[in-house]
Amino acid sequence: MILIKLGGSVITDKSEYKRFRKDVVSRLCREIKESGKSVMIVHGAGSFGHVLAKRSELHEGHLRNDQINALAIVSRDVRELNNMVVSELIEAGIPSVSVPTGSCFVMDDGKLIINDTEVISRYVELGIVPVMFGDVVLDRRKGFGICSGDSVMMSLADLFSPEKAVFVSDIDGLYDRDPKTANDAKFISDVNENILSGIPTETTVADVTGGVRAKMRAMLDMCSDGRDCILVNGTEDGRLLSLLKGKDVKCTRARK
Ligand code: IP8
Repeated sequence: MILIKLGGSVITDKSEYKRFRKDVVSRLCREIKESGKSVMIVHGAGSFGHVLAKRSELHEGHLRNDQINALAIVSRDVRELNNMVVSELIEAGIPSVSVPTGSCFVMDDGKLIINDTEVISRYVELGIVPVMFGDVVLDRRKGFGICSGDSVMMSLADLFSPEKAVFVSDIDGLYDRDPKTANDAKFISDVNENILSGIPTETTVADVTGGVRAKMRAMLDMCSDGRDCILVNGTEDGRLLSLLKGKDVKCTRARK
């Protein structure tokens, strides 16, 4: 089984509140179908989650009562996004079902707790792909918090031991600087702890869950038992399909 995260930057236009990239998602779902691989899917929140979550500091836990309405709105918005992703998967011929992270699981001080995997496992046994996502999740200590799709990926990787974990983003992989602002940014096809520690932290991302660096951190944690963890550009036609088929494509691999 291959665990795939469709990143918020590829499935939404992050510059505009709730702008879904239907064409891109539709193509990615067809690529997944054509690969013939068995998959589990997670997706990010993009502009359906981060803008309002950041404004209301939902990632800091329950601080004020005016956060409660924001919690409800962000939860609604990411479910709206999830429904659209599930619809595109079904259209592509992949029977899928929504498993909302915040409705099925809780966190403990920011860590997602999935004690009971029965629902997910039973869907998989039936040949149905469970689709989880970055969400507002109740937290035993902080009241609530934001659980990123990357944390969901880490929990699912621990529980289901996928052969590969693939993070689909809107960039080719990791650069030593932000390629959107630095023309001479150097591409890094293999990342390890040393290389990552030399890369500057982004300060400009409107992202409550940390951007590319946090993703690389999660990838390095997930590849500890020899699993392949890969970041690939989903805005390029056919690149995800080639990767899933085991071809050599431009991407960044995390290595211990
Ligand atoms: O886009 C964030 O998930 P991510 C979830 O995977 C929310 O980091 C609600 C902002």
